[in-house]
Amino acid sequence: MADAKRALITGITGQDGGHLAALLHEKGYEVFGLIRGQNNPRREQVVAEFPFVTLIEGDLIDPTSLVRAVEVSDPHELYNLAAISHVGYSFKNPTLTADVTAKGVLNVLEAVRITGRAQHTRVYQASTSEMFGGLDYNRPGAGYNENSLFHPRSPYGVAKLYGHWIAKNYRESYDMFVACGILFNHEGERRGVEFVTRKITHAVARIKLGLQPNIELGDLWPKRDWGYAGDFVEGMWRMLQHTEPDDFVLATGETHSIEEFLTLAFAEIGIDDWKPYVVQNPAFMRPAEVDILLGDPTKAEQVLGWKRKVDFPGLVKLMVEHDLADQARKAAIA
Ligand code: NAP
Ligand code: F7E
Repeated sequence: MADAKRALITGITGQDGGHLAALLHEKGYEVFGLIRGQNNPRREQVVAEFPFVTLIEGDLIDPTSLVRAVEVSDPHELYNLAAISHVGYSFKNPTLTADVTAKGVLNVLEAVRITGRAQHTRVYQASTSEMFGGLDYNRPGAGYNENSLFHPRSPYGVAKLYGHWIAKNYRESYDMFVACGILFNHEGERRGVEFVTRKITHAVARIKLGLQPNIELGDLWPKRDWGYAGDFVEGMWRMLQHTEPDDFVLATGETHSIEEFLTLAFAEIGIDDWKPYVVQNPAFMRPAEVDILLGDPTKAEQVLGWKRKVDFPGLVKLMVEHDLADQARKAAIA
């Protein structure tokens, strides 16, 4: 392992952190993961699933811990995936969201710079399609690309926009290799159950097994450009292998409503009409909504040779199949 590339992943316990750790390990990297808290409940799962990852305790809001993490791992590549990432939660906790999702990015960049690694460590910043906002006046027909206007619609989106611009600023000011991936929604079997796709597939599996009667959701009309997380982390890695640091949109180029997601998910368990199983609950509605997101991944496809592999029906199917097996196993143990 003496010559292996070293990568530090913040957000190792999250969806993308897991997919990325697996990918980098497969590519021969020595992988380090920043883990938050004295006794993070997800530590055990990370250790069991990814025993090859060296965990380093730290927090995005604690600059000293980030300096230490960078010194301990001395990374060739740093993937900054950590964030308060739930849009609904960000409305309830906007100050914490700003501290972690906005200022946390600055703390990471500073840790790289002040430890003298500005020219040694390539940084990936997890920017997001939530920066666009989905409003009529700035919605391009062919989808948002790297030059589209930003109009974030949540404390999360606003915080991410700060992270995006401070990352670009460090690229321009200190000649750092900082790439920003403007990623549209990506889902899968590792997605947290607080996000709508996994909430649905988790509930569909439990309804099929007689473990719950229905599912409570907010608005069903919003549309998202939903891809598979496994495909998207491959795009993150490609951004850091490119000759120049740049911004890239990763998306599928298709948009679908939550209703369409429900139709495909319930069809997987042989139910054609999902309406009797869905209860609308205003608690899951947001003060401001992003109506529709559609991305244009042309630049990533042409410059990085990236292309998503899993399509929308394939994504729904793999998530429902995973949750059916997972819930059946848990029910058997209980
Ligand atoms: P996720 O599953 O919510 O994971 C977020 C990670 O951030 C978790 O590991 C969490 O760790 C960590 N974290 C939260 N607060 C922290 C803090 N103060 N210090 C250190 N770590 C902290 O998110 P994801 O879906 O993997 O997304 C990865 C990144 O891409 C995020 O920045 C997200 O905003 C962005 N993004 C996601 C999507 C998407 O569709 N998934 C699209 C565009 C951009 P704990 O275990 O400690 O909570
Ligand atoms: O909501 C609606 C909700 O929370 C999708 C994050 O990874 O992607 C994600 O943000 C849509 C919204 O994802 C429920 O109002 C209805 O219109 O799954 P979500 P998101 O807000 O698109 C972006 C790109 C990120 O960067 C974020 O980090 O679904 N919706 N009913 C619901 N959403 C949730 N969570 N729960 C419901 O019950």
